[in-house]
Amino acid sequence: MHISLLLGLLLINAACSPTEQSFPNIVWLTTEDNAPHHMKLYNDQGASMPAIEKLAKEGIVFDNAFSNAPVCSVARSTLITGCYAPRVFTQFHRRAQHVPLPQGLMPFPFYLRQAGYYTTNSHKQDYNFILPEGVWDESSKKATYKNRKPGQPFFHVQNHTVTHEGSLHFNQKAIDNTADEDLEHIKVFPYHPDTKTFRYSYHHYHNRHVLADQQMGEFITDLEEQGLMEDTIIFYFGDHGGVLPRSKGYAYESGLQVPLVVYVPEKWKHLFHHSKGSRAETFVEFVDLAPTVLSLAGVSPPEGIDGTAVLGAYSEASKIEKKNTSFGYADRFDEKYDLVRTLRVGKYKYIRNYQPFNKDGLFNFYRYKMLAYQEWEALYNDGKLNALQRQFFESRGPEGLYDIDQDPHEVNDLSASPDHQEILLQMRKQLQQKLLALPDLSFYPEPYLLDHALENPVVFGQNNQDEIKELMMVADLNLSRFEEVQEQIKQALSDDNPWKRYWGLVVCTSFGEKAKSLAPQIKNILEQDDENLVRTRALEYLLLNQKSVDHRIVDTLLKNAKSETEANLILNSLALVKSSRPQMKFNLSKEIFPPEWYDKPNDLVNRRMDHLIGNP
Ligand SMILES: [Ca+2]
Repeated sequence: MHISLLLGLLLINAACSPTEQSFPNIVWLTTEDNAPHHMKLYNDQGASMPAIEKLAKEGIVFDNAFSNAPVCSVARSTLITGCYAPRVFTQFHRRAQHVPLPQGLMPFPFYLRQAGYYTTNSHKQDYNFILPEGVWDESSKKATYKNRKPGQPFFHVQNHTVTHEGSLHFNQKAIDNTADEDLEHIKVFPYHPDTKTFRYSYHHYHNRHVLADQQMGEFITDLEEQGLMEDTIIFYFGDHGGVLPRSKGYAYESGLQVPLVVYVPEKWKHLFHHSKGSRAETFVEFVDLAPTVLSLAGVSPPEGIDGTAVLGAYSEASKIEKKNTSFGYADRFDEKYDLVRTLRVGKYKYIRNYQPFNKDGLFNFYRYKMLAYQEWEALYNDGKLNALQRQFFESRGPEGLYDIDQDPHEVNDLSASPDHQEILLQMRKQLQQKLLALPDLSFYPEPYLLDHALENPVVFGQNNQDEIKELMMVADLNLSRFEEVQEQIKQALSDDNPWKRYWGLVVCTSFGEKAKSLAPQIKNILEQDDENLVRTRALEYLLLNQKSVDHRIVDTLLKNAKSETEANLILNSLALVKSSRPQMKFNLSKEIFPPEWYDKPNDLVNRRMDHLIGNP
């Protein structure tokens, strides 16, 4: 905090009028699980939200705002810290354990509070880190800015849950009771099957947007009645992208892109680079919102965060104008593992699937509570989908490239197009450099990080930056043709470092049958390797590629699991095998794990075991 600047601003403002507030109030109105694709403000087919549209008329609509992660706890951890989750070990939804924040860094409301703000949060936190003292004056369902001292500026977060995923867990009756004519106007996205279930899901979801808008309208009316509109900057955004199938939980724009509207009071318009009533192309990521709010409040953003202020005293117009990139990450979602990193540069979206065989549609208990998911999978199994609708249930490429202007739903992959090789290689390199610079902790499996990185994840990453680079180089072997990298894969499989063997196997599974010459070496690893998770990746290769395996080894690997997280990672591979080879039977019994791993019905191991055993 620059005390001199703060005092300076105080004096300037005091000189203008002693009764006026010296700093703006800042309010965040957030809604759960909302992508711009479903709002009229961004898409003609979307829901009308008059309260937010009114704010937009007196503010700025950001056309390129992104949550960094397509799921709640990771996105919220990113938002409040200003740090990319895979650097600080908050990337797994949800945390197996809360992690400490990087040394010397606090969630940003702490700094506001130190500068004299009253900070309140109603009420969701869902952070994957240990929340230090001193961040919120109040964080609860009842939290309100109204308990501040007279004249004290405030920062308040009001979250709205009516559009949350849970609100789409309606039953079949709700669909049956709706007349077809009421759904005639609905146009489903090209990757969705056009059925009554899907149309009703859109319809219902849009109605929930209207409800959320009403609730936000009431909050704004209350601000108006208290005469606070001239002193309050209001942000509206979704806490990550949307929730219809293939959005929340998936690193497509449907899951990453958020609506972002910022209301600009006349008195504070000097803090903004865009004029009132305009649309901004500037890219804004969730990491940017912490420094942006601090900057609006005249507080210098702390060292050690990843974001850039896009508004306020500490933002630079020349930087903001050219800002056209965003970074995305998808790791574990409850019991379902993935490892996807994405980069947007202008209209191009680059996707790196580090485990391309790990298909999007892999069973995920909470996602599949939605009838649309269940129906989509059944239609796939019955062979009733077209090529675009089938993509969700099929293996992905290690890379994807999309032109979002032409193809906003990311169904036309340009990564093999000869015309796009230059941009592909450029974005590949840019993403690699980004991950190395963090460095990205996810090149180690989650259970290993819990054992070795928990004390100080950022320092662990810095100390192991060279090793992470070596692991990335192995992981990137699946970007070449098998014949070109066969020798390097062989070397990785016999390396002393278990995680190089691990990535060597992941690369083999990416190549599938093309890597069959390595099957004897992979069988050897399965039988003899010292590291249980390396053996698991060997098993995954062999089972997915129909090699003969003594199934008793499955029990051995599961029994060896030292933690629920390790067990869950092994079970993820088995779930993938089950979905790829449904005829294969595992004779699994829940007794294989300690009973406390099943204490709660929602325990991840419990969910995966039920799925594998065939319990409903
Ligand atoms: Ca959410």
